[in-house]
Amino acid sequence: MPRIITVAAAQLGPLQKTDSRQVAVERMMRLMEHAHTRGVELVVFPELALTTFFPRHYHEDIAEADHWFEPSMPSNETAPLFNLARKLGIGFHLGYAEITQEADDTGTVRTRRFNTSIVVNNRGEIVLKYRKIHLPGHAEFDPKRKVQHLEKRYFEVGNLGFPVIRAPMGGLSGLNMGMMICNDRRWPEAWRVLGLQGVEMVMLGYNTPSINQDAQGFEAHHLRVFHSHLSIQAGAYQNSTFAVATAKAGVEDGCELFGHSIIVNPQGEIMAQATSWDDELITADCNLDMCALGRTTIFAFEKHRRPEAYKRITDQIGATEPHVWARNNEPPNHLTRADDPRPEK
Ligand code: CDT
Repeated sequence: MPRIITVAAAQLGPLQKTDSRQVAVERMMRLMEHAHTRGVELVVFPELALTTFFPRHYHEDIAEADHWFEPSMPSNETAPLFNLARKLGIGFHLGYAEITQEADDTGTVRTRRFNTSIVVNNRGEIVLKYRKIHLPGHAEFDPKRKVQHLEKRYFEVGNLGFPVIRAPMGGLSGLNMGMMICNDRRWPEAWRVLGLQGVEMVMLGYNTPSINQDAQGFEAHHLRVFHSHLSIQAGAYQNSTFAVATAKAGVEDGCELFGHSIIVNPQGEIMAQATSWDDELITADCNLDMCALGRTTIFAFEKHRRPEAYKRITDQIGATEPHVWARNNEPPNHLTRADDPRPEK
């Protein structure tokens, strides 16, 4: 019996600063009902799906931004979405801003804020939580930018790692599920950590401005979309997994976010793609048996990975300058013995 699950990316159009949580939840419920009519078993909503992408708005006092955050999940406002999922027997993924009273590394209980996503099963139970690790942007007001991107101000780096859980989903008795959030998709290390846990379905949401304000020169619009797809397709292929990547899209508070949500198979092929920049549902039937090809051949990790040569990945953050070649020098020997993959002479 093939293991097949029907999934959807439920792309959201823009949410304005004045839109309440109820507005967002109502729209998500309509998409979930639509998904049900198409036989969908798992719906993926975007990053920070309940509000406008508020990190574009500066508050000197961070606590003034707390109204964008959820102190509980489900909350009064999101309970109808959980109830509908239970009624329709659908699982879902949801991104939101989380505020919590939690001990930090020193054991001090304090207010903590994370960019968070959850997977909820068809009984309305949260089966997995993830807190965004790669936070882009900046922490202080940047007068040079037309639009701020203050994720480093409002969120702490996630402290849950990149977890994968095997849990029943749809008609499957077990599906290996993992998450990343927006900017994480651009980092191969994040995909590999999920791949090393046998992930079969990566869910991710994103809010990506069409214009790169950090670029010194010109960056073409179409390349912004290309780089998003490139990252997701490569991550899925190199880790033999399906991926559902869902945008919040359109013009929010005067700022353009691109759409182009996609569902990708373990060969790195796009199975479905959104064509609007508004609320839109795309679906795909995912045969999990497709994950076997990559993981038993070219990406059979246990046969072919060489972690002894990858030490830099965890020992080092920024890039260092390479050794400079000079004629008559010994061949480059800048590897330390520990991460030198060459056999001993
Ligand atoms: N939300 C998010 O992570 N967006 C980033 C754009 C950052 S531009 C400062 C992304 O990688 O899509």
